Amino acid sequence: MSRLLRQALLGALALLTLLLTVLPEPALAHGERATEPYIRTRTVHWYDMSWSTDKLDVNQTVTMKGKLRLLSDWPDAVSKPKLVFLSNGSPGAVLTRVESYINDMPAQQSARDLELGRDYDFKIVMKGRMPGRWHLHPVLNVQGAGAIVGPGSWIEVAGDEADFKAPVTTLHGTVIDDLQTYNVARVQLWQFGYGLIGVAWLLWWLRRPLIIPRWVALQKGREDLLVTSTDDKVAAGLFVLVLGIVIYGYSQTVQAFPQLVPLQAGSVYTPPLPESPKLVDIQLKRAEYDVPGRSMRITAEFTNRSSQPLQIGEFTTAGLRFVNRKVDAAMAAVSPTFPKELVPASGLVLSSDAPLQPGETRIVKLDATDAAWELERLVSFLSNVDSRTGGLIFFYDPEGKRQVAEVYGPIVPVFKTGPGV
Ligand SMILES: [Cu+2]
Repeated sequence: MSRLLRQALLGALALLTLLLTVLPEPALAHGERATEPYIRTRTVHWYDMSWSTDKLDVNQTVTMKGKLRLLSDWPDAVSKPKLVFLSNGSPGAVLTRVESYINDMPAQQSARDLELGRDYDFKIVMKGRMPGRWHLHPVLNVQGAGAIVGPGSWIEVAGDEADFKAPVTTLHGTVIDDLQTYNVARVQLWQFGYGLIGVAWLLWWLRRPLIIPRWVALQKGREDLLVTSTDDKVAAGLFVLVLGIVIYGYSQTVQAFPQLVPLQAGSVYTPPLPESPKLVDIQLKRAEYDVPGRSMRITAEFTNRSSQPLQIGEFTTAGLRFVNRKVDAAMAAVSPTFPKELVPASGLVLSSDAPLQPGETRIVKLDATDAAWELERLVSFLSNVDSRTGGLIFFYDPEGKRQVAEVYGPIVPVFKTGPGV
């Protein structure tokens, strides 16, 4: 290779390294957009979500709460919510989860047998630990399916990390000042101690000629040369030593902490929230995703079985809220703390805005258009293992009372704005 070419290549490499060092922006979110649209639109629908604050100091708490609906049309490719764990999505241990509830029942443990088509209440209390600006989501971990992430909001934590404390009082009234550092030295001593014994045992064998000489000895039928009587004595001594340490350690621990509660491995059951009567029938006629137009269009037949006229106020899916700006009750239902980027300004546009009268059946076309589909990476309906979509529609009567109904069905991607149906 000529010298000139080599210099040019080195120069290019140096430039590339520099660019890759300077250009990338720090990762702020944590992959919530990576989940496939068929999971995000057809499994857990998070709604009525609020965050108690968006600014707190280290040691102060923020409460994230809302409801979740497990869609009836749960995809076949995703494990059913037989065992779930309610958690939080945030970049590392920047906030500490201090309390969590499903239907007001403590949810430190997993919950089992959640029912599809039903609603559950949830609440998560997080305590500020590291100063910074963090994206905080609720997460439902479903066994076999993985983490299903809800909408996230930016939370600003101020103060000094050194001030963070996680005190706790045990059942016996012992006060632990800070769980972060509680008995860390004891744990380290055990880990280091056993590590030391392991390393010593390895060194005992490694100091001798290794693979080839031992293989030669085996070939010559002199297996007796491989393990000497000193090896046997050392092995026996080590066995007695480890056994002694285990027995001594156990008796010491039991003496220091006479009553221990083992780690809890059970799961809890909570019935879903009471089912409200189904007052609207929805029959999906056609759903299409207009790729260049960044628009989801749903044509459905609605039948109002209630005694009140009903207006379509909101369509929500994958954490996005398309709100019909002409319905005041729907606008009022968006908590001021709900992230603005998840409430597209274009809202929900209907082919006819007149309220559905009691007993009336009408075909209405819903148009949810926004760049958020693209930003939230929800446009890959074409490449999904199952081209279906789903969501919730909120109806409001003249008194502002809400009906929640599910809508789901096949979705067809389209690449030009057509006449529709
Ligand atoms: Cu996030």
